[in-house]
Amino acid sequence: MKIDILTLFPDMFEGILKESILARAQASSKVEIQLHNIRDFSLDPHKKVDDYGFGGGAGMVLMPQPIYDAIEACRTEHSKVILLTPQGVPYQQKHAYELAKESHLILVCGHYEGFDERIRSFVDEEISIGDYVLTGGEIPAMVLVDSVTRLLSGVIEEESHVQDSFHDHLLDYPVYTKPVDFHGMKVPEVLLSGHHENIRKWRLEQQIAKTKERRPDLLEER
Ligand code: 4G0
Repeated sequence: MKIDILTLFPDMFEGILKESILARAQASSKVEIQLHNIRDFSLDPHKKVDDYGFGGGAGMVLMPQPIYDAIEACRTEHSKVILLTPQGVPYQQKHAYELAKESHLILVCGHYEGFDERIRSFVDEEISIGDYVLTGGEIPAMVLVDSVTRLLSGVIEEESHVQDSFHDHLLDYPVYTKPVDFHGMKVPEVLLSGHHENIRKWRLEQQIAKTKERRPDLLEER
């Protein structure tokens, strides 16, 4: 998969992309991630990318031209262009599975009070990572890159994402490692029993109980 990220702050991505699973996925060519500075596409002599909104109101608005030209510079016939905004479709694990089937994503990160409305006609999807406002779309873009990359074939063990929370609309079961007794808190006996059928049943019970308690909305969907 190819992912192009259009942003005014490409340096914000450096740390995330250089570490751990995302670094390994790039090194093994499971994903190719390219950062583009929207400012490089400004035609203004001072590289301006924003201006006051018509009609008044607080804050600056991103002009359509630099974003349009940046998108068109990256776009191919197979590209899916995604805008990260608080007004987008609320992002869920099911969207990560869908995006992981694409061959080319273009992620557009906005800033300030938002984009000129006409940008919306050049994009395929608008996604929000949750009901809160951030200073820019960079963190939401990182959330998409991370959640999609880990689902690409060969990036992590296939069976680990079949077990993910949300895969089956249930939260994860509790897991334990050594020691068997930590400050008097013991690992549940069933996990030490070697009885695989009992372990499977116990885990499902735990998942259902925890989901009922914390996320009854997920059980509803199920
Ligand atoms: C566009 C996404 C971009 C419009 C982006 C803000 C939160 C999210 C931005 C705005 C973002 C999210 C109208 C404030 C940049 N904040 N929840 N900030 N407005 O996914």
